[in-house]
Parts: sequence; C-alpha cells; structure tokens
Amino acid sequence: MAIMILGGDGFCGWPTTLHLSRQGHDLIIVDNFSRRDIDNELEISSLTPIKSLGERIRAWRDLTGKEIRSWHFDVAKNYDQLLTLICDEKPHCIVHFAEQRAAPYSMKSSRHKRYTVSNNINATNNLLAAIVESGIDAHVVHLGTMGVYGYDAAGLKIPEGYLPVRMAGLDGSVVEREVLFPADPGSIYHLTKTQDQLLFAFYNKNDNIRVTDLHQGIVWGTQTRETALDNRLINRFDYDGDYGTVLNRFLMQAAIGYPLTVHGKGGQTRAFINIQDTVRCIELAVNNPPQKGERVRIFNQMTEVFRVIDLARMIAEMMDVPIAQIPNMRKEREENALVVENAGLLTLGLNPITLEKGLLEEIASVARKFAHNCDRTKIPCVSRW
Ligand code: NAD
Ligand code: USQ
Repeated sequence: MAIMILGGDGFCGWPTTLHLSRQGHDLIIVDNFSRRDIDNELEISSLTPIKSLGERIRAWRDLTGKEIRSWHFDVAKNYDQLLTLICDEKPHCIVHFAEQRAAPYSMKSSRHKRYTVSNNINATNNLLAAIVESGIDAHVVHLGTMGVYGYDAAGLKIPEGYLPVRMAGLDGSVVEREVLFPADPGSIYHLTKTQDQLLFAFYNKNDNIRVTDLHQGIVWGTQTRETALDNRLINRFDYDGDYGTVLNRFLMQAAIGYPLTVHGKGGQTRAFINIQDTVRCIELAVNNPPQKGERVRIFNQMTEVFRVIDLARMIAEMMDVPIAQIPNMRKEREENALVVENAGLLTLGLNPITLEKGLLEEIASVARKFAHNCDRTKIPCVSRW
C-alpha cells in the first residue's frame, strides 16, 4: 500500500513510518521540520540524540534495504505542492500527524495561539481539500486527542466519538440522534483538534472522504521495536516544560534525582498509551479503513487511565525520588473522574502494553542513559493560563 505520513519526522510519526515500512508498505514522509525549529526557538533539544531525517532514512535503508522517500514542505501553507504530490503518488492512505501538539506551547502568547490555530486547522483543511481536488480516494488517518472531550463526562463512560441523544420532538414524539460528543477543550491546541473534527464531518458528508480519527491519550515511552534497531533511528524524548508530557517527564526527573513536578494535588486523571501501542493502533486503523459513505470513524486510542499523583507515587517508590507538589500553571480541574470506552481498537486486535514496573524500568534506562543531555533549567513549566 502507498502510505503518506504527514509529520513523519516527529515523535509518533517516525516510529509509525518505520513500523509500516517494515511491513512492506511504500512510505512517503512529508515534514517541514517545524518541531526541530521550535526546539531552536525554545533553546532545548530532545534528551535522546536524534539524527537528521536524511540520516535516519539512510540508516533504515542500510539496515533493511527498504526505501522511505521524503519531502520537505509545509502542509498548512504549500497547498499546490501537497496536491501535486497526492496526484503523483496516488496514496491509498494518508496518516496526518502534522500539527503543533503541545498545549503549553499553544498558550504561551498570542503569537503561539495564532500559529497553532493557523498551522493545525490549515494543515487539516489543505489535506482534505487536496484529496477532493485530486479525485483520489485516499483514507485519512488522523491523530486527534482525548482532550476533545474534556476529561470529565459527568458520570458517563466517554464513548468513541458519538453520543446518542434523545429529545422531545415538536409533535411530542421522541427524536433520537447520534451527535459528536460535546467538545470541551482545555487549551488552544486542544481547541484545534475539536475544529478538526468538524472539518472531517463536513468533508465526509459533502465529499465522501473516508476518515478515521484517533483520539489518543498521553503517549509514554520512547523506543519501538524498529527505532531500537540502531542508534541512528532513535526516537525523540521531550522533557521540557512545554513539550515534555507528564509520564516521560517524571521518568527523566527520577533519573536525575529531580523532585517529581506534580501540578497542584495531582488529582488530574488522564488516559495513557505506550508508543509501541501507538504504532500498532495506526497499523490497525490503516488496515481497516471505513467503507465509502461510512461516517467518520472515531476510536479512543488509549489503554489505561491514571491520576497524576498516583503515577508520581509509583515512580517515587520505584526510583527513590521525592515528589514536589507545585502550583499548577494551567487552568484545569484539580480533580476529575475519567472512564473511557476503547473497545474499537481492542476489537481490531490491539493487545495493550500496560504500565508494569519492568516497562517503566526500560524507559528509565533510556532516561538514565541520556540524563547527561538534560538541561535542568528547561524542566519547569513556564506557560501560564
Ligand atoms: P511532534 O511535534 O513530535 O510531531 C509532529 C510533526 O509534524 C513534526 O515533525 C513537525 O515538524 C511536523 N509538522 C507540524 N506542522 C507541520 C506542517 N504544517 N507541515 C509539515 N509538517 C508539520 O508531535 P507528536 O507527539 O508526534 O504528535 C503527533 C500527532 O499526534 C499530533 O497531531 C498530536 O496532536 C497527536 N497526539 C500526540 C500525543 C503525544 O503524547 N505525543 C498524544 C495525543 C495525540
Ligand atoms: N502535569 C503535571 N506535571 C508535569 C506535567 C504535566 O502534573 O510536569 C499534569 C498537567 O497539569 C496535566 C497532565 O499532567 O493535568 C497532563 O499534561 P501533559 O503535558 O502530559 O499532557 P497534555 O498537555 O494533555 O498534552 C499531551 C500531548 C498532546 C495530547 C494530549 C493527550 O502533548 O499532544 O493531545 O497529551 S490528552 O491529555 O489525553 O488530551
């Protein structure tokens, strides 16, 4: 199958590219390296020493004999190039990771808010418009977020995208509908993902575009089977206050003896997934496209739910490091309950990797191995909203 990966140089996109390439698909990456540029803007770098995309691709070819082709352009700005590429390559599937993905970064200033909105929404709209204009029936697999739902569903199990509702009709009859679960974003970044949902619903209804939207939880871990094959393939590890996500941050902090940065009481409950399961879920979504005419398919791509304070306690006990409860810079509930339906991907064959101590240790060994690369001044979260 010909598969385009938009954002294929990123944390989720690179291991996904390798995973699908290993299975014999023909892979084409598009990336504008904005994530690497943001590292320069913030004066940070991945804890792990990632190589340039060219070197990564050459290493993969040396090791496996498999070719990955790549294009360097901005999906949100270079519409004509995107359209030409889709017309030339006629991909069966396009996996769309190419968005600014950090909530704190999106809330740093009006410039960052405007950049995130313009980048993310234009990238998605350009992709959908180009597929329509090309006339090519490519299946879009998009990485959404659990954050579209908010994290507290008033005592409900959060369904996979759609909520059944019953209303009293004008004639007194009962009207039943399924609607998108009410959006409740907690940052400008999360807001763009709720807007993406409307774009998908519209192009699906109007143009019959086939879409699978994967509402992913917080990804933990670094390496996958493929990225671990060679140092030149190593995946990125973000630990700074803007891009580092909570569990990987705690693992790195524990590795250098830095008190674990729990925001407030740590009662925030979130959904999690391991990076190895991320690539497996995308494989399942790619191999099981919706039928023509089917509504947007939505899966909740998460495997476990934890409270932040419980994660911190688990790691503190395991690695003998203190916990520092610090003021939360974000506007979010101090505590929430979270129960999530995730039957879709499990039914397709996902066999989740759970957060067992052995696995935590494996990640910690990545964090420990590269601890010398850590700039401690970049750990605190400085984006306030
Ligand atoms: P990342 O920033 O590491 O990767 C995104 C890649 O897209 C980068 O290589 C970047 O350079 C590229 N990109 C961004 N805008 C682009 C544009 N306009 N044109 C071309 N390339 C562009 O992020 P990630 O962690 O790999 O996340 C990938 C996707 O998964 C995002 O959409 C994110 O919202 C979603 N997601 C991530 C997580 C997580 O914990 N990392 C969790 C849930 C959902
Ligand atoms: N948190 C801490 N201490 C830290 C960092 C974070 O207590 O040092 C807390 C935050 O306050 C928040 C929770 O941990 O309550 C999660 O924060 P996060 O930075 O790990 O994750 P988030 O901002 O939600 O974003 C990440 C990804 C994003 C993805 C989202 C999935 O960056 O791309 O969409 O996870 S989800 O959270 O399910 O919406």
